[in-house]
Amino acid sequence: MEIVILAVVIAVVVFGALGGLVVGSRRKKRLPPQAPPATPDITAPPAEPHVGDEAETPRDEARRTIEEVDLPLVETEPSAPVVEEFVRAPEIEVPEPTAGRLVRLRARLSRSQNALGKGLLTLLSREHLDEDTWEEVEDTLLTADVGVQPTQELVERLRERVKVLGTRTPGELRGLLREELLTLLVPDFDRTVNTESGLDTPGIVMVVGVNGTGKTTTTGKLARVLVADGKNVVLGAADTFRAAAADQLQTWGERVGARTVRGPEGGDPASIAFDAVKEGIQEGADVVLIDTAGRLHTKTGLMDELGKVKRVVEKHAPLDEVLLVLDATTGQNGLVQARVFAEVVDITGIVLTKLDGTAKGGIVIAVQRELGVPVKLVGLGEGADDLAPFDPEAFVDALLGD
Ligand SMILES: Nc1nc2c(ncn2[C@@H]2O[C@H](COP(=O)(O)OP(=O)(O)O)[C@@H](O)[C@H]2O)c(=O)[nH]1
Ligand SMILES: [Mg+2]
Repeated sequence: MEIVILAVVIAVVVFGALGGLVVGSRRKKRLPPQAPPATPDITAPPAEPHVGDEAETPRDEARRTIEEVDLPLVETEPSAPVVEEFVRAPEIEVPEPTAGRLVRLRARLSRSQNALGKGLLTLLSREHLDEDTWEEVEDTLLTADVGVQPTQELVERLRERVKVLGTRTPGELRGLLREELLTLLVPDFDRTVNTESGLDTPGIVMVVGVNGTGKTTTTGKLARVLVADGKNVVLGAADTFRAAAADQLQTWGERVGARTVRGPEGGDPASIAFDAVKEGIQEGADVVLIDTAGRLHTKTGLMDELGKVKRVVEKHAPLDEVLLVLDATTGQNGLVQARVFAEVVDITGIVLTKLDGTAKGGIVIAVQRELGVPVKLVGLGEGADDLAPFDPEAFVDALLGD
């Protein structure tokens, strides 16, 4: 009897439960189809530009004018003159503000540089820091073009400091590495680009470096920065070796309304530089930027040419800044070039271009060490505003990631 009652109870419970399930599932089925979430998935990483994106859409791609666009055929009024006026108006671009540029471009920097920081952090977090590991640390630094002397110094400092660390948490290691890398970058260098003369003449900046390093591009980008800061800029196209060089500079200038002083192809670079400064003075310009040729055929040839440009310009006023442009992707070769140029002219600042395309950011450390001159600007792409003031802290943070 008890068994029967128990069976009945069990049956009721089981059926009830099943019924509930069925009802539950029916209820579920009857629910209206789920609407898509109202807000997009915010955990998705933001879309970022990739290295080389700019390369796909050339900066100098011909702009389509209104005339080239198929206009809808309107048979009635001849409104053509109005359109023409539009086309003729020069299109002056408004450059991006310079503040915070390195932070904005940081993603681009860390994409190429992360390997160094991450590699070092991984090595230092190993349980046993034996000789082999330290050698790997050294190799990582050398591969990133930090240079032999700075690498040895850094490894020595790290060995000492890691020894006295009790725990070696990732946070501690990161902090330690950050401090030591920062020391190597000489954070207290004055990195101001001197564009003010202090006299009543314009500030004079000369840009030098081997062909293809990015001199003209940098001059153009710098002109934009200065124009954005409200300065009146005159450009001097003292690379007379190729006519295209002056055209290239002039195009950059036209984009922001800066005039380019140029001469005939094969003309005397010094006399163009002289004229550019003379016209800058006459116009009451704030800054004159002089782009030069970088043929490194012979050192004496280079010395003659750059030396003469400098001497001739200084008949007007002293140069306020001589920027050496180096291509970060050329590594040790860049250092050799740096040495040659430093013998020819007094370099006051270094511009390291194409940092977006190399994992060898250690060259910043090496080249400053080599010349005893600060890296003042870095190029992080071919885009018009991809030039940033060099900021050691932001740079190290990009190396080490967050
Ligand atoms: N990815 C990248 N390309 C750059 C950068 N700076 C310059 N370039 C490119 O390097 C090439 C040579 O530049 P150019 O200014 O003509 O060099 P110059 O011969 O020294 O005047 C051009 O294609 C530039 O667009 C940079 O920071 N990043
Ligand atoms: Mg050039």
